[in-house]
Amino acid sequence: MEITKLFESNGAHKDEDLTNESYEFLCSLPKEKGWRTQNLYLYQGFWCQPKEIQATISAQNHFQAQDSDIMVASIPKSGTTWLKALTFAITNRNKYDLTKYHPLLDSNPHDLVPFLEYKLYADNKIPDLSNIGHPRLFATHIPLGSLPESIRSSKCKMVYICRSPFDTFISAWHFVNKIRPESYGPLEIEEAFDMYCRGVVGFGPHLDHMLGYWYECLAKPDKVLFLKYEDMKENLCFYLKKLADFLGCPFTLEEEKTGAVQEIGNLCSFKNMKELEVNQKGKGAIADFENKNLFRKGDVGDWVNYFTPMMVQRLANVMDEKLSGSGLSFKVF
Ligand code: PAP
Repeated sequence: MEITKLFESNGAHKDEDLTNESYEFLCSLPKEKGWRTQNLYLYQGFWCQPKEIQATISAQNHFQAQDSDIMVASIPKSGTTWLKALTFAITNRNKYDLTKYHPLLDSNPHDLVPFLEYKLYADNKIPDLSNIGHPRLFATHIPLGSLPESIRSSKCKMVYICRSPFDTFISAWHFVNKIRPESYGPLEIEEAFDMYCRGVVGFGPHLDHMLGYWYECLAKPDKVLFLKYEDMKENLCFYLKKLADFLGCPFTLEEEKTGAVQEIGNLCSFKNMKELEVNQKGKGAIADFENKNLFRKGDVGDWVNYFTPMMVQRLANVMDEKLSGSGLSFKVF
């Protein structure tokens, strides 16, 4: 098949590019119907779209982590945008006076903390990262086992965020329905849910993704900080301090007294970020999607408005099976 036809058949735009080598490799992988592209392919044990596989391979071959780097990691729709904003605000807090100007007021967090696979190594690019100030902030949805080798072997720190699979599924389903090519029609919740429970979702199986980082955090707590969206919603100041400590830039007592922790929380709050012009009218923070799609409700427990009792039972069973004995759990009811 001609490469252009492959793009079209995968729902990608014609101006996107896959190398011949990537195309041949793709044809050798197991595939399933995709959520927003025609197919998802099973690469190194995780499900992924063609362009992201190519970018992942490129990152694996070319990205060189430095000891001072910070990597925000997650499975899609678990709070990545929020964690990027918080990480940027914490690590750059001595550079910007919040009463005057802050980059988060006119840039989407995805522009300030770029993804390896959607931005830096996308479209056959090999970026020059040598002139970025330290610490360099990057992000990825790539599962732990497929990260560029230097991320794991260097002292680079990783901050992972996960979220209850119930809410992550609902968030992903809504998002995909906003960005799917119109010609595909809506993605019905039953179909999406079946795929999700079978693990067929971008960068999934989602529970394997979480467990990869979870066990790495247990083995190397100085290397990986494992956060949960729900915990952060409940007690943000506590987790902001934990994050700052982990990243080696703890809040001083003076900062705590003068409300710096709270200020960062407010700057990055869902309400504040959703209302910014860059997030209402901007485009392209992730691929060519509208930024506003990254801010839907930002609630915990929205899944109750969508799940039937049978769906609850099925996902709870999948979670029991995968997570039992791991020490990782989520409050469901
Ligand atoms: P991504 O994987 O495409 O980057 P990600 O940011 O991980 O998406 O997840 C999006 C979810 O985080 C959305 O959840 P919802 O669909 O349940 O509403 C989005 O609303 C929520 N979100 C975005 N920004 C924030 C924020 N500042 N605080 C809390 N939640 C947020």
